[in-house]
Amino acid sequence: MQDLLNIKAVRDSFIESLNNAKTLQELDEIRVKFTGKKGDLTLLLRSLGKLPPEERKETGQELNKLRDEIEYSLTQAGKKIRDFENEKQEINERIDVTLPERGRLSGAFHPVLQTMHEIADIMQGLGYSVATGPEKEEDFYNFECLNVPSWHPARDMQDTFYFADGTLLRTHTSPVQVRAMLEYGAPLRIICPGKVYRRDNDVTHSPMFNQMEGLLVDKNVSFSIMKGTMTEMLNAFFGKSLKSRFRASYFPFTEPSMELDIECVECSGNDPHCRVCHGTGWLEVAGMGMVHPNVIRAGKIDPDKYNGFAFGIGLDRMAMLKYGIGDLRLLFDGNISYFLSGFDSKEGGKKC
Ligand code: 2NL
Repeated sequence: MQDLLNIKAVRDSFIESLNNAKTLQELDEIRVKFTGKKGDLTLLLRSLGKLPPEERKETGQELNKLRDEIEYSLTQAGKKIRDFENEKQEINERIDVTLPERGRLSGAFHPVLQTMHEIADIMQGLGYSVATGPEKEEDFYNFECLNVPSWHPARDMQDTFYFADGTLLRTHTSPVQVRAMLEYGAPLRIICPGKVYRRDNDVTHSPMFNQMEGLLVDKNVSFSIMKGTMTEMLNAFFGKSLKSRFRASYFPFTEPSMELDIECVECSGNDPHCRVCHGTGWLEVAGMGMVHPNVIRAGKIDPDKYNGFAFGIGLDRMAMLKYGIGDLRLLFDGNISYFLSGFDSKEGGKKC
């Protein structure tokens, strides 16, 4: 009888411990406390032999029942705790696919490179190929072949970066066009985008800037082909039909030479205080002309059979006009926040 009471006490104690257990570790401690080597149940089982033989059978059966119950309960409780832990983890790690994205910074082309691509695309549509060449040039390709006279100020140390060996940083991309004439001959349709260098550094001039020149050489190239090509290119670039005017000009490498003005893309001539055209209503955007026979000849093409036209435009200025960038220096410093956040409305900026 005494032993059966003990069994009940052990069982009650087990049930209470089990009800309080919250972790797998606590369950393990309970398992040791009751069924370990010196566990409460183990001790009771060991003491079976000391009972009078007539009590052993019944007590033994009771103890076995309790052992089965303890093992079963512990297994069940373990399962419950593991299920609960798994569910907790699942809830913690659950991903809400309906949440809006956090947003991310995306890369973008520099506005000048973007502009270069846009104009190149337009010109490729008109059958022109892109040609490139060295930025460190020889006097021969940069000046001599281009009919630039020895007295011309561009040849001065004041205006051109020279190396000690007499080579120079190209002052325009024209030398690429000379090289192309020498390599491919006529007919030829090319554009030459790239960096050019001049000894200039103020608010509206950088010692390095980006230019795109174009050259068409063929038979019977007319002045109107040049005018049509230039207006087509600029209308496509700015995305609208702009008023334009050609003014007589002078370049050593073309004859006759012209400069092209377009209507102000900011105010169309309606704002006497416009920060872009300064109230003139016009913007100078390109220089061009019929290629001088001396330059055709320097390209080893017969000027009696072929003629052509050439143009030059400043890509930095084009980018500023199209994207509303008010200060040239913004194109050359490393601070990209101006371009990431959109342009300052005070400066009349537009997003690239
Ligand atoms: C300007 C003026 C110009 C050219 C560039 C050229 C090239 C060859 C032959 C003849 Cl190979 N001409 N280039 C012609 C006229 C003007 O650029 O104001 N650029 C920003």
